[in-house]
Amino acid sequence: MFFLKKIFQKKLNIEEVEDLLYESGVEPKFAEIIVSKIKDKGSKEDDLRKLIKSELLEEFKEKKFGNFTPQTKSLMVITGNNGSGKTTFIGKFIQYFQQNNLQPAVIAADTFRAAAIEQLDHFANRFNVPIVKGVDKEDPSAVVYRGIEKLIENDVIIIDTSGRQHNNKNLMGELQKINSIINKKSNYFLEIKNLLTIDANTGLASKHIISGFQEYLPLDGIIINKVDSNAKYGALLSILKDFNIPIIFEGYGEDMSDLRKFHFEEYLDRLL
Ligand SMILES: Nc1nc2c(ncn2[C@@H]2O[C@H](COP(=O)(O)OP(=O)(O)OP(=O)(O)O)[C@@H](O)[C@H]2O)c(=O)[nH]1
Ligand SMILES: [Mg+2]
Repeated sequence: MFFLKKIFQKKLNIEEVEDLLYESGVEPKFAEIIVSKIKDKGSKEDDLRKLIKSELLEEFKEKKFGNFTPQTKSLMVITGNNGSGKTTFIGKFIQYFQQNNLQPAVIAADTFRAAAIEQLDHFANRFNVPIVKGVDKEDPSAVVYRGIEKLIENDVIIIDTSGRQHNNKNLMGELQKINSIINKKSNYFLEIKNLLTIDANTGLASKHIISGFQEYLPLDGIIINKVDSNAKYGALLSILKDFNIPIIFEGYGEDMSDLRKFHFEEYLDRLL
């Protein structure tokens, strides 16, 4: 259960709720705006949850929330910080495509750690999907090139990349190189998506990660992982507000079934 939810059950006053919004990861200036709007309306504390929800629905009503539609001839590149849940998400994503009657294949382009290739290999075996693997320390863009050539007959190709920090110029340059290889092959695909995984525990710092990655490659979607284990769920509001990149999935556990599409109102119901 999320932090805010627990507290709402105790029926606090508006000032206490404002503090809790901060603690749940809601950006201070944003929490202030919401709370002052509610104060202006002179509401009673019993209705607080409902009022905050309706203020947020109003605040975000112009926002277009991206919906992910699985389709054949697509390529998905999964990027993100170290340990943000890329490879686990790929396991879940394989299963998601299979459930939508599409045949996915994977490219293990994380050649930085041998264990990473094994981890993806494990998912490929478990779901019985083709895999092209890099060898230890191989140039990841060479693996991507080879992988696309080999796997092109599959409906969807999913690429796993090494974890990297957005301020590491060398590693970010490597990602750009992968991206340019993909662009050269773009006529094979109907859809190419660069997806960024974020660990929900990162809270508001995730904004720096998103802008950092965006400097190097166009981002088409965000996946928030580990929402089961964090008290900073409120930070997603700022991600939605400050970027025009849809949050498309949430990972909420280590099991392969722990993936759901992001839905704004359901998100608010979980947060509040
Ligand atoms: N609780 C929880 N744990 C998760 C979730 N997603 C991933 N994990 C765990 O987080 C850890 C890192 O996940 P990985 O999928 O290996 O992350 P990664 O981004 O591929 O890591 P690197 O390749 O090392 O950068 C593992 O222990 C996962 O089991 C999630 O949604 N909830
Ligand atoms: Mg990984």
